[in-house]
Formats: sequence, structure tokens, C-alpha cells
Amino acid sequence: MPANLTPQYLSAEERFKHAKDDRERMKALKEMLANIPKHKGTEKLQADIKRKIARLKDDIDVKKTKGGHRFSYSVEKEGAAQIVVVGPPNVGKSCLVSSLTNTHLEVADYPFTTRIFQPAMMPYEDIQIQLVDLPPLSAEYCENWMSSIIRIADLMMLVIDASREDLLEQMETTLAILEGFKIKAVHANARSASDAIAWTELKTIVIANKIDLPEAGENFKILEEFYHERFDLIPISAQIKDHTDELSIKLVNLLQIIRVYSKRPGHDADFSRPFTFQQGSTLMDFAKAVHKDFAENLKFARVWGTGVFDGQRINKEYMLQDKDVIELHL
Ligand SMILES: Nc1nc2c(ncn2[C@@H]2O[C@H](COP(=O)(O)OP(=O)(O)OP(=O)(O)O)[C@@H](O)[C@H]2O)c(=O)[nH]1
Ligand SMILES: [Mg+2]
Repeated sequence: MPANLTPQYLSAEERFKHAKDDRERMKALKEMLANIPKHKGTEKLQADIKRKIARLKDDIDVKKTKGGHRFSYSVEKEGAAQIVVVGPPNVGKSCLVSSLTNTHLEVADYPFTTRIFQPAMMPYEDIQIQLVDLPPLSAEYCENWMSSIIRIADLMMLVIDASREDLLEQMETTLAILEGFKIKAVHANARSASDAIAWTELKTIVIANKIDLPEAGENFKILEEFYHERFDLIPISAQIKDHTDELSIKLVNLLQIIRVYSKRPGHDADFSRPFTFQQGSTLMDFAKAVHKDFAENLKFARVWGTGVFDGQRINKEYMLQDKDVIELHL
């Protein structure tokens, strides 16, 4: 959390937390956005507020169209990050999630096999990433509740079937449906989100699946020609698990997850369960994650890691590094 938030911002945040209804929540969020100091240190927080505004707007719209009846799904986030898996029908989304998570999901050779979201955990070293398999996005039939799940993910895998000749059309249709949800798929290496409140920019990689089938290699070249600048394009076969290990590594790298291990003074570090953070998080984020007493009463901390002396004292603004061991002192 950046230290220089204004009193106006903090008061709006308090009102947001205690808001009784959507209207109050929206008003408070807009005030938070108007009063947040605009600089690099608050980019993450600004993007987070914009996402909340967009999501709340969606909820309000849905309630209006349903005559006040709430119709919205959400997947409880678990693990170090959440990746949504989207794409046209029958391209192998569920097969991919099964392969990456070693879970059994329903896979079948006809469209609309998947009817509801299905979360599953992908293990990677000592962390887990949550993948969310979804029903297909198609021009004929598309489930609106999916937009609220997709927009809050940390990353999107847009899966297409490379064995089919229409793979450019698969891309266009999927991107158009997402745009209808006010979600813009952007390159996974893109910097932070844009300023548009109503839009969510979601980091995306494109998975060209079924690369084991004839024609898929040639089709992939066409995809590259049209989309190589806009997205990372990954050819794989979910079914025969070709290149799926490389894909897991790629996903974890793109998510820029930082692991931190806690250490109590006078004890060894606890390597059994890392705390995980996004890049750019600070010592205060770690203190808050351990316990609110640490966040409120932290005197100092020591770190063991790379680029520091063993046990070096660090201040609250210290940027967490992957595999840091940190000892908090009250
Ligand atoms: N040859 C080949 N077939 C695959 C591959 N991945 C999936 N399939 C097959 O493609 C069909 C559809 O797979 P699913 O995983 O059900 O596809 P889906 O995208 O989840 O489909 P919906 O849930 O209907 O949207 C199944 O018959 C799979 O066996 C692959 O890499 N290679
Ligand atoms: Mg499926």
C-alpha cells in the first residue's frame, strides 16, 4: 500500500467498506479514484479501483435487467493467482485445464460440453495457480454471467483450435464477444491498465491447441502472420501433453508471482508455505498478510534474500523479491 494516500482517499475508502448498497459503493469508489495520487506507486491500486467500478457497474446492469433479482456468479480466488480459460466451443479448453492441473474434467467431441465454471489448481514448485475452465464463448449463445468472472482474473488463456482452417475467425469472434463484455484482451507483457473506467484490460496469451493434428502447423503460421505482434501465441497439444510443461512455466513467469517465507526471531524460516504477492508489493503488504497486528505495530524487519546482506534491516517501503525470507519485529 503506498504511504502517501490523502485523507480524502482514506475517508472514501472507509465509506466504501461500510456502504449499505451499490449506489453508495459506486459513489465511494469514484471518489477514491478521483482522490488517489496519480503516480507509478499507485498504478496497481488505481487499476484495482477501476476493476471494482466496472464489476459493480456490471452487477447493477444485471440487476436492472433481471428486475432486481441478483444474477451473478463468482469463483472464490484460491492460490497465488487466477487464470481464466476462454475460447470457442470444442477447442480443447477443458482438456487443457485437465492436463495442466491433473484433474478430471468432462471433455467431449461436441460443443457446449462445459456448462458452468470449473476451478482447478495447477501446482508449480511450492505454489498453486487457480485455473478456471469456462463454457464456450460463441456468437450464437453466450452466457453473460461469464463476464464478471473473466474480468477479475489475473490472466486469460484464449484457446483456439489450430487444426481448423477458421482459426482467424475463432480469434475475431472471441475478441468481439469479449469486447461486448467490455473486456479488452491485451498482450501479457503490456504495462498497467488504461484509464477507461468502463473497460477492463486483461492480460492474455493465445493457446493454439491441437497442434498434433494435420494442417495445424500450417494454420499456426497464418495465425502468427496476423497476431504475432498483438499476443504471445503458444502452439500446444493439450491431449498428448505436448509443450504443456513449458506452458506452465510461461504462465508462472507472466504472473510475476513473488514468494516470501516468514521467519520468527530465533527460529528457522518456515519454508512449508510461502506467502505470495504480485511484483511491486512491499514489506507492508507482507506484514498485513501475516497478521493485522504486524501491519499496525511493525517496528522493523530483517530480510535474507538476493541483493541484500543476510539479516539486513528493511523499511516498510521495501519491495519484496521472490524467495525472500523475512523476520518481522513488533
Ligand atoms: N487431437 C487433439 N484433440 C484434442 C486436443 N485437445 C482436445 N481435443 C479434443 O477436442 C474435443 C473437445 O475438447 P474439450 O476439452 O471438451 O473442448 P472444450 O473447449 O472444453 O469444449 P466446450 O466445453 O464444449 O466449449 C475432445 O474430443 C478432445 O479430446 C488436442 O490437443 N489434440
Ligand atoms: Mg469444456
